[in-house]
Amino acid sequence: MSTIIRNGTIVTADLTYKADVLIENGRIAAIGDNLTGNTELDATGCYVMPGGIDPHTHLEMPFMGTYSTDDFESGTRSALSGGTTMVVDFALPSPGQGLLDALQMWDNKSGRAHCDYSYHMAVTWWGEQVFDEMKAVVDRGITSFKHFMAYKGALMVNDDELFASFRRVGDLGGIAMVHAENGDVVAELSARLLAEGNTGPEAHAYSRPPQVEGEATNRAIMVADMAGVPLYVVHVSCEDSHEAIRRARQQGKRVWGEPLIQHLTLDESEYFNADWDHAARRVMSPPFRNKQHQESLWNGLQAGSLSVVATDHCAFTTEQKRYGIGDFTKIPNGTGGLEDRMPMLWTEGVNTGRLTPNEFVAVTSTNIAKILNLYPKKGAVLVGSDADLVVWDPEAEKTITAGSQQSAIDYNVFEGKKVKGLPRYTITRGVVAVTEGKMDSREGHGEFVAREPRGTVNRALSQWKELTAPRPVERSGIPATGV
Ligand code: DUC
Ligand code: ZN
Ligand code: ZN
Ligand code: ZN
Repeated sequence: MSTIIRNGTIVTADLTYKADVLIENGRIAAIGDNLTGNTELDATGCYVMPGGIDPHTHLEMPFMGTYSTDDFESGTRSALSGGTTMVVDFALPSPGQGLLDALQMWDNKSGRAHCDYSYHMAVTWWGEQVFDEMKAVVDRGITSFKHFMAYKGALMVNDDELFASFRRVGDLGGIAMVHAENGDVVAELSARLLAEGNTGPEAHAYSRPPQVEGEATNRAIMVADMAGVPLYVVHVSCEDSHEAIRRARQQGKRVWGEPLIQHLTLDESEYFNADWDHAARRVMSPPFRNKQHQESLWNGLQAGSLSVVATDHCAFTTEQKRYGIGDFTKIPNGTGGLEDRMPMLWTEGVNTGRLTPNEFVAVTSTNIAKILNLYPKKGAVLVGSDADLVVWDPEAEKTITAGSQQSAIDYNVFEGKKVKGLPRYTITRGVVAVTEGKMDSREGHGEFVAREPRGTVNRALSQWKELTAPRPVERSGIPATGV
């Protein structure tokens, strides 16, 4: 069984050229002219690109007293519908729960996936068991470890735990990830706002100003530097954290920043002059920011100081959001976006001239494939790569609406947005899952993708380590020993 993608223009992170693509056994078997196969897909007028990779999803995650509503079934179906062919979800142990135990829970859920997936492991508490199991987790092909610097009293780890875990991740050759917000300050501001009678969803934004993110991002970067571990900062929403990442990268540190499509295209006005439901549906952490912060994120994608556009897809129904009526701290944090990330980024990024099509591929697929050591199995159009592809029609248009989405929730934060640029076909390991919006994907088709450790250290630290290698100290009058 073979498939030809005919008459398209291949667009990768660094090349644009006309060629046909032959798919056999779920992989790209040949790229060129005059290829033949059993079935043909017409890509006339379209770009043939690596399928999107969304490295930040929370599917069926126990969180804030409930579970996020999109699971591996509806979540990965949403992904494919929008041109994303792989997701990386966070396996999340509750504090005190073993990592392998949490992994088992995630394995029990992910069997329903329509597209390939991997996991990051969250470190939500610290102890000997966590230290020990981290090695087993890496041996299972999970090499990225996420830490929450917020959600005090729940998922948050303190600096001593952060440092210990970062060192362990570094020693195992993995990468550390952070949700960077100062959880102590957020808790303090939230309590004050509530005490002053600010109970509505807009108070969520006031409780998490850009400074809490900038401070935590900078702290995480410094701790990662001292621990010698590469660092990936999720959901960078503002100039304050972008600035810290920019500086770190300029200093030669291995630090990456990930803005979300939501923060790039929606702003804080969504919380103000809006009814309760509208605002609460958009409560996520970090919250939406003002236009200047948004501009900073776009600039970062253009300049390369920010590397990846993700979604943090964590979808709750209106009914779930209403758990927080009377107390904004009880509104489940999270928004959807899996289905809309690629069309929204194309519309707001490529159609506006802010990003080239090649840059679009880089930030939706190839960069994260390299960071997570998935490349060139994923994130590439190369002979031997998985045939995870999207045939992208830059002229196709639609208006986003909850009524026709794959997601299981009852609204869409992008409701009413007109997008231009949509998948004509989405192909997951050689199987056509979407044809012009029509779903033909299969539950359970998705496979777990194991990853090898990158084994890279944070370069600035490797220099620092040499400078501070244990050596006898000569103090005045006291001869050093052991020289
Ligand atoms: N932020 C959210 O909005 N939801 C899930 C977790 C997170 O960090
Ligand atoms: Zn987060
Ligand atoms: Zn600001
Ligand atoms: Zn998240």
